[in-house]
Amino acid sequence: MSASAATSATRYRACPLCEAICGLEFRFVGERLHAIHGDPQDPLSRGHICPKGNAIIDLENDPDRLRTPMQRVGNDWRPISWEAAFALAAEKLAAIQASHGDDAVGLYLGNPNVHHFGHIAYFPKLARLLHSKNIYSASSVDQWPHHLVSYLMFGHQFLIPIPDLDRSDYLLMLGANPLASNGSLLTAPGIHKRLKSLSQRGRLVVIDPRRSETAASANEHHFIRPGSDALFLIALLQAMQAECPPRIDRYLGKLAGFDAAMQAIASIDTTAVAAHTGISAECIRKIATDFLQARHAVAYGRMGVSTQIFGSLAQWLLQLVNLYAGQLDAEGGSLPNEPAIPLTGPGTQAGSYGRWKSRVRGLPELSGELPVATLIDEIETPGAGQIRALLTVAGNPVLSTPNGQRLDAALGQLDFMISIDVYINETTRHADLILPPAWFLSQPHFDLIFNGFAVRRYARLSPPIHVQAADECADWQIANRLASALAAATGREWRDLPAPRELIQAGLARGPSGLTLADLDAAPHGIDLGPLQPSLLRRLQTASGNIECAPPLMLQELERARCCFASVATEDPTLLRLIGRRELRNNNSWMHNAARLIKGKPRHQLWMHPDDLRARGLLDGMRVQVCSKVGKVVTEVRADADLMPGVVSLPHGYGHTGPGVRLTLAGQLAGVSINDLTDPSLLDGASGNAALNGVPVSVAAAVAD
Ligand SMILES: Nc1nc2c(c(=O)[nH]1)N[C@H]1C(S)=C(S)[C@@H](COP(=O)(O)OP(=O)(O)OC[C@H]3O[C@@H](n4cnc5c(=O)[nH]c(N)nc54)[C@H](O)[C@@H]3O)O[C@H]1N2
Ligand SMILES: Nc1nc2c(c(=O)[nH]1)N[C@H]1C(S)=C(S)[C@@H](COP(=O)(O)OP(=O)(O)OC[C@H]3O[C@@H](n4cnc5c(=O)[nH]c(N)nc54)[C@H](O)[C@@H]3O)O[C@H]1N2
Ligand code: SF4
Ligand SMILES: [Mo]
Repeated sequence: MSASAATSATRYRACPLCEAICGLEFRFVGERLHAIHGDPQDPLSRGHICPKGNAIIDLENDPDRLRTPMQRVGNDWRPISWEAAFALAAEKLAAIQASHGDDAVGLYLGNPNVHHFGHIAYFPKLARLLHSKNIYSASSVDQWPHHLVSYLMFGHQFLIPIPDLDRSDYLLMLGANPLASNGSLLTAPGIHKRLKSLSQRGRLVVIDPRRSETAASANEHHFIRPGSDALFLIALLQAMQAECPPRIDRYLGKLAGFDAAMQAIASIDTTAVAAHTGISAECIRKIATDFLQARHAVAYGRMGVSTQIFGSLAQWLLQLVNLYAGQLDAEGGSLPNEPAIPLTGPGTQAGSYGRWKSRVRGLPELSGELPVATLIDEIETPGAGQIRALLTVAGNPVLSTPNGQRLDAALGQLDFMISIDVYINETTRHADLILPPAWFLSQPHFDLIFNGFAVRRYARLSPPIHVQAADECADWQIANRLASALAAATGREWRDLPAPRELIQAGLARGPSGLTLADLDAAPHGIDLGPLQPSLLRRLQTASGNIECAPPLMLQELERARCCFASVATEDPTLLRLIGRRELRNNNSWMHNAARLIKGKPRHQLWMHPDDLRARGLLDGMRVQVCSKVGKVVTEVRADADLMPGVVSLPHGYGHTGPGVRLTLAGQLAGVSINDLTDPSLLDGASGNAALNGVPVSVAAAVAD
């Protein structure tokens, strides 16, 4: 049939590529996906789309994307039937657990898990079936401090307050660059427009070691030295204390430990704040005054703040800033969403901390997982409990976790590895079996996670817009079939989870919205359920029923900060601090195979302030070697006056060059992995989240090998 004779159709679905969950309009000619646009009728995203949304066409047509299960044979791959693949997987995993104990099988869940209903609603149950302590995920190179602080203060890891962006008139933003990332733990599609309108009616203040795209568009930007946000926030709270009494009337009867927290914070010596942070005490006082004067103000910190050695401390201090100003759980301030399928309340996992420790480094468990920064140790170190087999699900830890090069070598030592993934990349190239789920457009989707972090209450059910082929296996079917094969091989009990629509129906019935599946089916563009409403106080799940303002773990971290920030250490002047960056046209480590995203000027370089280049006798465009305690990379340097002097930046998710990687376009892209430099020993002290930002490095002209 010619294209002109083919019927055209428009189908609607949410984008699963980032937290903005934009509604998209998919135009088909016959069964061929022809064009993708933003869905103007989606009440939350209102027609927004970014270049990644368009790149779904490239992914759909990508010849490198796997369509059938693959088994490794030496250095080559051959297709294997689903039946045989599940049997082999179960036999190997069961045998390894029988000989070496349950912990000998490890699991790593990567970022796309949270973006697909067929992953997030199914694989956690498979994880529990493994009976292993070696469960890891991308959360511990990302947002663990948020979960820990919400668990300690509010009693639930998902009771996370969100900036009420559309109604705030003062936003203090630390360590986030939503103009590139589209927002994180803040689902606000088209966030550039929302921020623009906020900065016109009020004030957007960005604290970042780089004049990022977001910082450049803000009313105010202050450079901060990487890793010093906690001290900045302590000084900010002290300035608030000096300015006015706390505005805590709305929380009375629901606050525990508030005075203790404030006294502890007041007792920290912040005279060296300017030397540590690069921000003067006077400037901090001005921010405190402006914040307290604004009618609706909110402080928010993301990736840049979570991934540092005082990440949890900083997230706790941010909650206290909002609380002190009376903006926690207040309209226009910081308040949790209450999604149609609940993330909190009865039947959900409130969280846990320290129930066990990692075998080699003694790092505490958080909500059933261990910090992924110690995955390497658990694979490399012999002894009872050593990981001998690994299952990765939608993750690429070789590029996304600290000391990727060493992990790469460790994966090569495993007895057995399975990857549930759609590419043969830097991580999955080590697998013995790769199981690719059916293309996501053939599956229904309801966003379990990001409705819970959205700036409005919203619900949307995305129907499949392609037909799943008979020989394909959906993500949720893979979870069920792998689990039932493993259960049979180990003699454990397993009951398959029902298909997605049934689970969604049951989830809605537990929620507060009153919506049914029929309501969602009848609203293909999504349903707006109104603005955020104060709900935190009635939803607290702490044992006391109060907001726990002074968790002992946070007071301990405060003591650690007191010592660390007491004096200004004399640092080696040749060292620079390495930070990461994102850009609109990439998605962590895995979308560089999309032609329309990688075109244009190169974006992989090490960015460095011109003064720092001069001090080292380097020139813009030169090849340089960057060395950290754990590794060395060679790349090009680019002069960039938008960086704070003393700070250098590399994007993450580059370096697609390992032998056997099957990424035709990505493999041709220049660039190295920042995580060949990041150090697994640098962690957030409380949670164990990797401290990916602020890594000390030296930079010099590359010497020919
Ligand atoms: N230095 C530094 N490191 C970082 C960061 C940083 O800012 N700086 N950011 C961190 C953050 S925030 C995160 S979330 C992590 C991400 O870390 P990971 O989750 O480990 O990495 P991703 O790059 O998201 O890899 C996604 C994987 O899922 C596969 N995939 C894509 N779609 C699907 C699907 O539908 N189903 C399945 N089964 N597989 C799929 C891809 O092929 C790829 O292998 O990286 C972290 N690492
Ligand atoms: N286009 C695109 N969008 C994405 C992704 C992507 O890879 N590409 N990834 C998605 C994922 S998984 C996530 S988690 C989100 C993350 O989204 P964001 O949290 O917005 O993360 P980044 O864009 O990395 O911005 C982090 C900012 O922190 C700054 N920073 C670094 N160190 C410090 C520090 O010590 N203190 C302070 N105050 N700032 C610091 C950096 O300069 C940077 O501007 O983005 C999501 N969206
Ligand atoms: S901002 Fe882009 S990647 Fe994110 S959901 Fe929207 S279209 Fe998809
Ligand atoms: Mo992330």
